[in-house]
Amino acid sequence: MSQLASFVVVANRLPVDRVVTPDGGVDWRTSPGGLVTALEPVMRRHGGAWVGWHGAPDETVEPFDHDGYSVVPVPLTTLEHNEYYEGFSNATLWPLYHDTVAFPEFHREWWDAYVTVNRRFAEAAAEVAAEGATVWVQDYQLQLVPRMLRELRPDLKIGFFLHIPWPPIEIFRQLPWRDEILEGLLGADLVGFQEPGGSSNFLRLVRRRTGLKVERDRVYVTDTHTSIARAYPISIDTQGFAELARSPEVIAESEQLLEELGHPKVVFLGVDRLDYTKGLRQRIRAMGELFAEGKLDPSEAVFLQIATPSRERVDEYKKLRDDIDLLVGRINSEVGGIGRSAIVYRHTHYPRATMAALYRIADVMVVTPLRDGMNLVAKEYIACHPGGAGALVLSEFAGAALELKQAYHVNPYDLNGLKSTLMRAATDPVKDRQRRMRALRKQVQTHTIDRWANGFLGDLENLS
Ligand code: GDG
Repeated sequence: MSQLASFVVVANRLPVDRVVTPDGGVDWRTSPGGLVTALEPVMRRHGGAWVGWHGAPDETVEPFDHDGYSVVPVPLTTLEHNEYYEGFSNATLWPLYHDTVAFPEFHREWWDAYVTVNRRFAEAAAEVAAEGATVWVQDYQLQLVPRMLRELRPDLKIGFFLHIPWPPIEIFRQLPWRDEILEGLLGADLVGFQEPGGSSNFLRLVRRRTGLKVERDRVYVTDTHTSIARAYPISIDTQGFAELARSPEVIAESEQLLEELGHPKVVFLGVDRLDYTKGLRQRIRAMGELFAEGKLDPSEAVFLQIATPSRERVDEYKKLRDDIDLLVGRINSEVGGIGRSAIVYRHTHYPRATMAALYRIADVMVVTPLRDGMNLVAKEYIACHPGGAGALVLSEFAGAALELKQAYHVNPYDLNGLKSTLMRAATDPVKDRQRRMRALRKQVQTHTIDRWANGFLGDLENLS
C-alpha cells in the first residue's frame, strides 16, 4: 500500500476472503456481494481504500493492494470479537433495532469493547485518508466512528449508512448508551437510512434528546458542522443478477433442481439468513397448516426453504436453529408421501449461481420478515425470475415493501392472513401475476445499487 486514499469505505468486514491457493500459498478473493460490486469501481477511480476486519481473530494482517484499491485490515482479539461483534452488535443492537423481536441484552463490558473497537476503526481510517477525502462508514457495528473520525480529522467528508432499521423512539430509549450513539452518528455530514421513516425517527429523537437545532433534514451540531439525515433505499446489481439467471449453466441447474423436486406444479421458496428477524417460525407454520388442511397437496406443491447459517455462536440463533429443525421435522412427519416431503429445508450456504437457479424455479417467493431494513432477496428474485407469472409475497415490515408496491403484501404475524395471501399468490390469474411482475421488474431495473451509491455519494459531495 503506497499512497493516501481520497475515497475510504469503513465496514465491519473487508470485501475480500482469504483463500489457500493450490500451491499452498495465501491469496485474497473478492467476496461476492452487492455493496462490493457497487463500490469497487468508485474505489478504483479514486484510489480508494477499504478499512475492515479480515475475519481471523488474534491476527494482524498488513495492508495490501487488491484489484486496484487498498485493503486495510483492522485486527480484533477473540474477546473483542465476542464482546463488540457477537455481543453488543448482534445481541444488543440487532434485536433492539429490529423492534425487539428478540430481547436485547445490555452489558457494560460489551459497550466498552464497542467503544474500543470503533476507535480502532476510526484511527485506521484517519491514517489512510488523504486531505479532504470522502469516508463512507457502513452500518450498526460502527456508529461511533463518524464522530471519532471527525475529531481526529475535521478535514474529511464523512458519510454513514445504516443497513438495518432505525427503531422507534420508545424502543431506542431503552439503550443505556443512547446519547453516545446519537452523538457518534451526528459526526457524519450525511447519515443515510433505508426508509424515510428511519430518518424522520432519527431526527425526532435528535430534537428531543440533544436540544440541537433541527431544520427539516439538517441538524446544527456545532458552529462549523451540520449533519443531514435522509433515506437512500439500497438495491441490487439488477443486470448482473438477470444475466446470471439467463446463463446456460443456471438454466441447466434450475432444470436439474426441478427434476430433483419431482417437477412440482407449484414451488414456494424462502431464502434467508437463519435469523429470528426473518419470520421463519411464522412462515413455516403457515405453510405447514396449508398442507395439513389440504389446501396444498404435497404431491403437487413443495415449500423449499433455504436458511443460510448465521451468527451460530449467539444463543438466540442456536435456539432458532433447533426450533426450526423441530418444526420442519414435525410437519414433514405428518404431511407428505413417503418419498416426498411437503417442506424441503436446507441449512447451508449455496453459490450465487444456485441462488439464481432457485429464484428461477420459484412460482411464489416468500419473503416474510418480522422486520428488515430492506431485504435484497425480494429484489434478487424479481431480477432473476424469467418472464411468466412469478409472485412475490412480501412482509409489510421489510423496507422493500415501500418500493415493491405490486408484491402481495402481508403482516407476517397474522397467520390466517399469511395463509390466504400465499394461496392467492399461487392461484391468482396468470395475467394478474404477470402484470404485477412487470411493474416490479421495472422498479428494480431502474433502482439499482449503482443508483443508490451514486445518490448517496453525490449528495455527500454536494453538501454545503
Ligand atoms: C442486511 C439487512 C438489508 C443468502 N443466502 C445465501 C446468499 N444470500 C444472500 C442473498 C442476499 C443477502 O445474502 C441477504 O441480504 P438481505 O437483504 O436479504 O438480508 P441481510 O443479510 O439481513 O442484510 C437487510 C441488507 O443488509 C443490505 O442493506 O437489505 O435488511 O438486514 O444478497 O442473496 N448468497 C449466497 N448463498 C446463500 O446461501 N451466495
